[in-house]
Amino acid sequence: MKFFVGLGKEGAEERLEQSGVSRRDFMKFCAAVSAALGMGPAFAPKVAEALTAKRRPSVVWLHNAECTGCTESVLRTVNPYIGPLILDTISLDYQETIMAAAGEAAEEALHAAVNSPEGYICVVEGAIPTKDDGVYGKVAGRTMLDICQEVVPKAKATICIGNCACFGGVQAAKPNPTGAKGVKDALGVETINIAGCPPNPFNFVGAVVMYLQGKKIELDENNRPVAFYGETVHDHCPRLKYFEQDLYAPSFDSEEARKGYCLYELGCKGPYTYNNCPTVKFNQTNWPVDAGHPCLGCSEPGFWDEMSPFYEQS
Ligand code: FSX
Ligand code: SF4
Ligand code: F3S
Repeated sequence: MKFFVGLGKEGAEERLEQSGVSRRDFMKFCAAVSAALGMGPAFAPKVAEALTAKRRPSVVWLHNAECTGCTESVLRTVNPYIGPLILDTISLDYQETIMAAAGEAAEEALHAAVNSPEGYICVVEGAIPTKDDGVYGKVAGRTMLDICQEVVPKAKATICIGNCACFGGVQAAKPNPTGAKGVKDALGVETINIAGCPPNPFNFVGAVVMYLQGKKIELDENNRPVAFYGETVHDHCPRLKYFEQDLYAPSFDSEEARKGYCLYELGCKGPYTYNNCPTVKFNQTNWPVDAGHPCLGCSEPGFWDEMSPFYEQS
């Protein structure tokens, strides 16, 4: 079953062009994904090859307790629009936010994808409420816990998109009344964690590319791909030169802040937050610290409680 327009032609490039992605834009995008993967421009054709392979993997994308910012960040990415690109690369057979089907038709789509002999990749967005048998989060009359228990363990691979699915996120903040947990914790399964609140969509696409290439994805102790989460935000921060000279902005409206001094005294968690924001940037344009805001540590386990208070030096 297909939910998206513009998927009629067989060739991947034609499909992309129909969706408004030119070959030039596509190759630019592949070069950016290569860079996010820590590879040079020579790797871009390999990325293109993986993304335009004839057999498109079936993907079931589950939503749990979250704000849907992860889906939004994928859909709102421009130059080129990742939305059409990723939707054309994978066969997104179930995604509650953007699928046209509703009600029973949607449930049938989920059932068909999960029981297909070809198998599927599961993308999970959001934490799973586990308290009182998961009664605090339901879709179509079933608890999110029940749906995830059925769908996730049978998947060929599970990619958690966002801090909530990886580690519980804001839902798991004290007092965590719904017993919200990340997927690995709630179900005891291994996951590929694309952390961040929201994560950079390039890290998500990069993980999909590595999976499509059949590469072993090296993960850190929090199941995050080392390619994207191997270094701290601080390691590549343009304000590092000020940190090293002990030059800190004392307030957001200070002259020092205007000069670009380090935001550590304003609560920046960059020194112990693993993510590639300074090098990959959002929409290849900007990221929190360059926009004058401290890093909140959104890609770490324990974000929210362990990273707050956000605006105090820790
Ligand atoms: Fe969580 Fe994603 Fe933060 Fe929101 O859905 S990682 S609250 S940006 O969107 O799950
Ligand atoms: Fe490190 Fe944050 Fe200062 Fe950048 S602003 S140098 S990440 S402490
Ligand atoms: Fe998150 Fe810090 Fe990057 S708050 S988006 S990891 S700069």
